[in-house]
Amino acid sequence: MKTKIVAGIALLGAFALAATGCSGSAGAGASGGSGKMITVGFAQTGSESGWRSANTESMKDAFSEANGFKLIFNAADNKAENQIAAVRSFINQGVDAIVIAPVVTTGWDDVLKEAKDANIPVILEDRTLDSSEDLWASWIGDDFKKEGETAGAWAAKTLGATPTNMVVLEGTTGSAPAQDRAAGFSSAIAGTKIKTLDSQTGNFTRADGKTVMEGFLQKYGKQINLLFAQNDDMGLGALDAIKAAGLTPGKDVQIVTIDATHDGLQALVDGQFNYVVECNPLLGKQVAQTVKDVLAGKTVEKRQTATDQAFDQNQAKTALPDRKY
Ligand code: GZL
Repeated sequence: MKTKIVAGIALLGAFALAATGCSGSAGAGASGGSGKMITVGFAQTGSESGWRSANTESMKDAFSEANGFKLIFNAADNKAENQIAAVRSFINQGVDAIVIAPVVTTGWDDVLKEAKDANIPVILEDRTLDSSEDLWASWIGDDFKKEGETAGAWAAKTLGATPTNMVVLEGTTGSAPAQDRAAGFSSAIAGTKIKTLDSQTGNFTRADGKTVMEGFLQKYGKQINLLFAQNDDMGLGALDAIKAAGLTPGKDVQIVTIDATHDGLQALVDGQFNYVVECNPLLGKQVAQTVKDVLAGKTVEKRQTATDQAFDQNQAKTALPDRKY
């Protein structure tokens, strides 16, 4: 199944993700210039959030047969061991390339070395990992630290001058977005009067976001002034808990989240969220183009970062009708 594709015609064009999607083209028809289908194993995290659904759809759209790909898709139920097993399976099947959205940053060295030994290029999409750069060809995704800084800058500007008690719903423990968003947010609120009462993972899911917020409310009650949810889904889950405690989200408890999914922006328009930072999931086209370029022997950028924006309520009202996810 391994397809050796001689370098094709040079493909020109910079990579810039527009605010609402990716630019660049996966190139229809023949795959990488050889006409043979490219077999790609894609190890996705799972289906934990609205963002993930949009990312998976974007990837499946781009890695279509019409675009010259045979896609072998695996969703790992957010378990690193499942994802590593999937990558090992792709290697054993002799795929042409492997794409990974790593659930967590650690534990990847061995299987990536096996892929390298099998001469199968690995492209990372969405999340990053800690292994040596020579074990992966390119990463396409969003700047999580900047997302955290943007969310923190809003909190600092809006609430930083008065004593403010904050709770944090963290993403998946050990994941790059959870680590980097936390780092960015805390750097942005340094020196303000925002105090973190508690911080706990909600695993990027609505269900766990609700459960953890219920615990925060039982423990701190009306002391809580601010919730930083590291993705929309945990924030949406927390809304039920906040209302059940007799508090008004967006007023008694102000809420800042990251992703900017349709439901997240709707909550912002409805006044239940106060600020939402985008993390663009529409990465498929650029990932597919990068796979073709790598297999064609072209030099590709090691890091290809998407462009993200941020929304207050008025900006969300304007943007919502045209959103693609
Ligand atoms: C971020 C992505 C995160 C989203 C969550 O790029 O990895 O995982 O913020 C998703 O919604 O579950």
